[in-house]
Amino acid sequence: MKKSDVVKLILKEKHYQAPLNSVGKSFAPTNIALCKYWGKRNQEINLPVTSSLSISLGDKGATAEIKLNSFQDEIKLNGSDVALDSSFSQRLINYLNLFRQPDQIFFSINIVSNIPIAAGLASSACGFASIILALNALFGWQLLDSELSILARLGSGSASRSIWQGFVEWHAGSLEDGMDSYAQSLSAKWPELCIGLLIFNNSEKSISSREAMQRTVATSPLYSAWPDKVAADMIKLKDAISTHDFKLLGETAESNAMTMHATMLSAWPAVCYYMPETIMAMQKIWKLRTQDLEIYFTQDAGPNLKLLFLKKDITSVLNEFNKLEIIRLFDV
Ligand code: 2P0
Repeated sequence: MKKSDVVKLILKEKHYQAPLNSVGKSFAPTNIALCKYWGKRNQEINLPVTSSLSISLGDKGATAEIKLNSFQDEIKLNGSDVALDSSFSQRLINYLNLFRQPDQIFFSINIVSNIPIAAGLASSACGFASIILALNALFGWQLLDSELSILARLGSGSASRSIWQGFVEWHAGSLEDGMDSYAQSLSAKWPELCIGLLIFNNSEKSISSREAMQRTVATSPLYSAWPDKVAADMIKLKDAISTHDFKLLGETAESNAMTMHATMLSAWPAVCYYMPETIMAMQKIWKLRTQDLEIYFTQDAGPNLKLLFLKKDITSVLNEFNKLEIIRLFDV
């Protein structure tokens, strides 16, 4: 199954529809997984081995603005032209190729992001989600949320979850064409819940999460334990979210991230995203918990940590981590 086959299954005759509007513009939030997506059962169309569960970061994300262009594609990032032969543009062009019409239309696209690209903050997630939402607006396709999620997934797996705010579950699905592998909002609110970004390094990572994931599945002897760990954690997280059990949420998210990194450390060559600052912050968090400050962390494919805590503890948490960027997750 190719990406273009999935697009055909979803767009059908809409594929040949002229744009309804002169411009399509849309925002998508980035998301942080509390139960991680780590490993694919299909590399081509980004089908995951397991389900995953995330929380979207409110107004942190990307806005894509897309128009048709006359002679060639034009790609801008935060208003500046990006060379078409760069790896950033090539990945975008490959994605846009899926949606071109037989008469070979070109796109002009500007992506404005307010998060650091490639800092382990899932920039590809909000990038591809904002692009598919903007294309949907430009062409007037009126696709279902599940269809938008599937099409976003073709750009980047975690983009399937960035179609919504709040808590989001991405169902692994079992079909070969992935038509049952899409994300859905859990429609639960938790106004007291806070996330803080503890950024140690904003630069491009040495190994992409895509490659790290592939290497882990192929070589880690611990990877076989991962699907069972995810199945147990998904149940605990949904329970924690529905009962607002913060201890259960924090412990489960932290343990899930540590287990994911254990599978990477046991890959060969090992994948290690830790920086000394990462470990020092973890140890500080563990110590603070013994002093009754309820604070947990999660970590993605990068050295930065995302802290989980409750609104009542904002002042204490900021006293300990004064560079923390606090994200408001829910409108209250
Ligand atoms: C996640 N990550 O669930 C996990 C945890 C990183 C660590 O999803 O190859 O950029 O584009 O499907 O979505 C990052 O992987 O990978 C990711 P592709 P993606 O957030």
